[in-house]
Amino acid sequence: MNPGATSRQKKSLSGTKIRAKIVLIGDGGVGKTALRRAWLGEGFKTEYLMTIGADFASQEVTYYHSPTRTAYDIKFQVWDLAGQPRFKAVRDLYYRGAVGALCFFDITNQESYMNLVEWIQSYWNLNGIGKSPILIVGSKCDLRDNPAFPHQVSAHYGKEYATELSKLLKDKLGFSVHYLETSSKERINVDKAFKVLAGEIISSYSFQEKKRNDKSTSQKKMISDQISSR
Ligand SMILES: Nc1nc2c(ncn2[C@@H]2O[C@H](COP(=O)(O)OP(=O)(O)OP(=O)(O)O)[C@@H](O)[C@H]2O)c(=O)[nH]1
Ligand SMILES: [Mg+2]
Repeated sequence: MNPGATSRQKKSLSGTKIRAKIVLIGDGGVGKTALRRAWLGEGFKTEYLMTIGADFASQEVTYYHSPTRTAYDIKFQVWDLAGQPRFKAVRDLYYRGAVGALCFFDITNQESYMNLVEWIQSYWNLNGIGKSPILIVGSKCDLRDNPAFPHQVSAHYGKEYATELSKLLKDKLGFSVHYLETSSKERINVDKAFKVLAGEIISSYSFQEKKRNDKSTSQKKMISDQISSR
């Protein structure tokens, strides 16, 4: 399958149709595949079967974007990437053209939180677009405060990281970064993760469109000023 770029926008009767390639990233075993399966209604598996290279899924999400009062039908093309280090070379090919990413760490695994920054950098460096919307996902929240997993990452860290990134990105690029805790086992925030990312992808589109329109309006004004001053 071609992992290349794809994101298109066209109007339909029901709403504006968007095709959005996104990637699921994060360390091996953090629960990317489990979330993808839960989102598709394929249930939850206790055993760990690592992803080899990448898996693909596609599903449509309807989203109402209140700032622009527009309904969107977003066809997500989801690349669920292998997180184990041995797949790095092949994995890197799949970032290209992705307009969003769900960036996972496992709340019971502090190392997976520490590695998040590297995952996000790779995504932004290799997608061919630069800094585009991401959602930080703290996975396996059904294990929160479970004494069998004493070394947890508190929600505070996830929120703080998202807030810091938002401060850098919101004014320049028109989208925010959110933090969401999910459980694929108990189906907590599974659909919400895709909806929140959808919202920020649309905010980013609208922001760029507005910037393009503002630029062309100011260019037109400059030309008409020059003509009238002759
Ligand atoms: N308790 C609990 N376990 C989970 C949850 N999500 C995933 N797991 C378990 O975590 C393990 C790894 O899940 P995967 O979804 O395969 O992890 P992955 O991120 O796709 O891993 P790679 O494909 O190697 O990158 C499996 O044993 C899952 O059952 C969750 O929400 N709660
Ligand atoms: Mg996987």
